[in-house]
Amino acid sequence: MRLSAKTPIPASVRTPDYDRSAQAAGIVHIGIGAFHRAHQAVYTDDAMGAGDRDWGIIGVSLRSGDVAAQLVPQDGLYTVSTRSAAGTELRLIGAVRRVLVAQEAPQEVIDALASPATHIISFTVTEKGYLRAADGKLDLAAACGASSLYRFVGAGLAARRAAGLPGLTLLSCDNLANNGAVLRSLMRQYLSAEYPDLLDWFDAECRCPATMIDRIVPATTDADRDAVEAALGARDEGAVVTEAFSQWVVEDDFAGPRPRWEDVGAALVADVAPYETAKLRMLNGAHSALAYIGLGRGHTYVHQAVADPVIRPLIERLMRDEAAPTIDAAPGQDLTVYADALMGRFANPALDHRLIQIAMDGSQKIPQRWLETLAWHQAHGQRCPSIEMAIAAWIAFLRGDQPIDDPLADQLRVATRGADPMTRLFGDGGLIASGWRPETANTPGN
Ligand code: CS2
Repeated sequence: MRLSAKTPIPASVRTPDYDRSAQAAGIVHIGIGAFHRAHQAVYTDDAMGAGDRDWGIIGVSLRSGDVAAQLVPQDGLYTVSTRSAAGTELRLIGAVRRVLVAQEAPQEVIDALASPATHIISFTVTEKGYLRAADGKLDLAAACGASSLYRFVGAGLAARRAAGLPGLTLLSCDNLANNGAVLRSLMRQYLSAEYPDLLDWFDAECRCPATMIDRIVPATTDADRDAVEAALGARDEGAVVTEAFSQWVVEDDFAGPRPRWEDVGAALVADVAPYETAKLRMLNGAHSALAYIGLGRGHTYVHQAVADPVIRPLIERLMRDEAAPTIDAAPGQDLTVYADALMGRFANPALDHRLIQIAMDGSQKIPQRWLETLAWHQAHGQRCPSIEMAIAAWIAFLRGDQPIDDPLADQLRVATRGADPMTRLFGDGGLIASGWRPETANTPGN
């Protein structure tokens, strides 16, 4: 039996505390993958459970029909399994009302954005989904392509303005440095080219707050779905599995109404930067290092790599001695305690988080995870041995036999198989733009 609104749910499973069918959709979310379903959708479900209303989510996949095939037959319902040493907690999430595939139903997506009930458009499209060229500017040709977020947002905003509706909050929930400002700038570049008449309205009516989002969400496996089925008594093809920890820090700068996420665990703050920088350089920086060094040493999962006595001290040093000194902590933010907590989360044996999942799209991740830290130390005349080892491991990974899942796969292969890969990757005019330049002597990977 497939999970749906008619499924009797066992008493052990927590269910939505509100009348789902009575909720308008206030949020359109682009990129409804596992991360959104385990993170922002849970906060929104909690906010509606706590009495806030009309924040149903219309989920959009830009390209793939996979999530629609999982959730549409289930009336948008899915479970979140929270796994820790204490066991697994299963919960049914009701916040997602509809799922659209933009390629198949472009007008429905634009209509959803132009609905008077919609106040927020949020995004988890991964780093590469922002379609930035090597210089960080919008790749306009890609942004005009059929599956670009900009096309839909541009058309939706134009329809709102034409209908005399207020603007929207554009909420980036991806692991980019300054994600709000970056999205605003890229969106303005797109509008300047395609909807120049909309720019002043966009500036006056729309907001792009920054966010720091954090929850570890491994890709769901068939074994996970079987375990959910055994507990639920119904098949949930949209099941997501995650850790108990969850954190969301959001810049409180919205164009219109928003859910009271602060009542259900999110932090609404004036300045997200210290949290975002610490998360990117410490958590994600360590993750990418674990991925490439761990795969090189034959590991499959994060908890195995971090238990390796050769890798563990490198990760400790990367977070505490290399990344932490580069961060201007917010009042009350303790980076030592943060590093301790991250080591505990990485070691969670209940969560099989595949290193290969983290290893994908390295070219899009490494600048904000490693290179900003390296640049800071270089400006202070210092080196970062752990990050430099991680870079050597990335190069070894790119030179290996496995397929490379990265938008720059072909260029990376060429750059790392020839002579002097460090210069070809990070030197002047190299493939990866950054403020860091490799030292010529003793450079790993040469
Ligand atoms: C990971 C992140 O896949 C990756 O690159 O580093 O998805 C990480 O699990 C999340 O950012 C945790 O919040």
